[in-house]
Amino acid sequence: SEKKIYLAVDLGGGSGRVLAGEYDGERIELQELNRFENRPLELPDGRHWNLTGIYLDVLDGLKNAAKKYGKHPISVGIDTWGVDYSLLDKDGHLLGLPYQYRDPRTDGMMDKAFSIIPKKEIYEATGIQFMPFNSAFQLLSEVERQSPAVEAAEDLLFTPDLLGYWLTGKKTQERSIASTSQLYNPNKQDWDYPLIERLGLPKRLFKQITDAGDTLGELRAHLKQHTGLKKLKVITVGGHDTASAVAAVPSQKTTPAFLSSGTWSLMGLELSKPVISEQSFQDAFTNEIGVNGSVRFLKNICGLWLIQESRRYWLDHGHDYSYADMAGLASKVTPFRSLVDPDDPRFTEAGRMPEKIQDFCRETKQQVPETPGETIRCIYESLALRYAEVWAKLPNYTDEAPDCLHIVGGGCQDKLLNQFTANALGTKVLAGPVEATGLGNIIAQMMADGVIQTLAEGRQIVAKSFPLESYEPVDTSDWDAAKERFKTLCQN
Ligand code: LFR
Repeated sequence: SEKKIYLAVDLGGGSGRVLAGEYDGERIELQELNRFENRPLELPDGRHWNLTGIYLDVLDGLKNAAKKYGKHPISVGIDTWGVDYSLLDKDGHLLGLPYQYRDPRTDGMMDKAFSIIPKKEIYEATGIQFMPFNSAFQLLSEVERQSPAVEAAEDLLFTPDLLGYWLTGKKTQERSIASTSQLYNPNKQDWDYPLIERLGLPKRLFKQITDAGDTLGELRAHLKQHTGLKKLKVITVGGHDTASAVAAVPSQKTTPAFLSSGTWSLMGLELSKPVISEQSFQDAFTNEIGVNGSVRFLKNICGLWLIQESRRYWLDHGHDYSYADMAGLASKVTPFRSLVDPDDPRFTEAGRMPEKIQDFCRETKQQVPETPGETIRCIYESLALRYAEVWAKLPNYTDEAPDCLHIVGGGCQDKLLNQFTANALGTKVLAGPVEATGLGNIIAQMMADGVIQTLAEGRQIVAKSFPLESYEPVDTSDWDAAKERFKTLCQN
């Protein structure tokens, strides 16, 4: 019988891809239609995303889909990193390139917000972990400087919604990505308008929220000509990449424990309802909305960004290390030489990563990593120890204490880090699939298309289609000793 073809546009902080999922009624096979780097634009006014460049890369992927599959692709969905948004005027004109969440214009904005509304109250309304770059604080910074773009704006579109608009001419605000803003109330299941008003943000920008599985529209006529696709529906999927990644976690549990590993490491549990309590506030857990109304109860950990930025630094200094090279170097050095708190705020910003790691070690009176191998090992071990800290908190939030960790996303290809993670957690790790985000995007389209009814069915198909790698913990007593040392270096 004929395969069904679904297309997924998946944009991460470091790279993007257009994938095709071929579903034969039992399994999904993925084909890559385009893969491209997502490089930041440093302009005089700050750090932006090159969205028009990304749009062209997406169209190239769609052209390749037409070449490969003719009239067969059924639909496409778009997911991206969270929190960032674009502003449009009343006629749909883009009011400037969107800022990147690592742009420093949000410095001081959390405190500004807390002077208007107590921190705890914002948490109770939104259930979102405080990160300086959440949309609420980005917007506040623009309102504070009386940005003409904000004054002229009639629409605020998150990145997947903007690309969806460019593809179809139709505007929407999808729930999963809306929930990353820290302006969405998961209990009301709507924007928190009182919060928006008290912060002095323009209420008119927050409109009706739509859900994964809704049809956004048909590819614009001009784009059909341009790409060669005769027809293509654009489906609203879990527009937040982490929502799509977790939708494809190949677990049959009701409360799967996951680590979505990429630029960020997102570790937590899928729950059916938000948990917003004194404890979750103290532990700084976030409640983001998933596909099918589920809640991702998780913590943001400053993930492989530490590796990506170190790699970029060494490249600028004339050394081009592949990820395999870096893992090789790390495996040869002494264990637990130096440790850092991956979530120390200094590491969030771009630049000088190996030097900042050295600074941290010097300040905390440890041996200073000198070689790339020592630096990479320090990052891997510190990440695994941070994962273990977050992992230890999860049983407080579920009756079904997790007995294994699913690592999904690009970072799950890192075998050394997977093993370290199993060791630090003292728990089995199951790694895969690498393209979970694209798969979760496709699962939402399959539900919209009626070929599956539930997320659980989608997860079963993923489990059948992609073999997982399993890691059992070893050397756990060495890791337990390191945990004690690590605790003294970290904030919370
Ligand atoms: C991962 C991610 C995280 C979000 C961060 C910034 O790609 O979407 O979930 O916290 O990027 O948007």
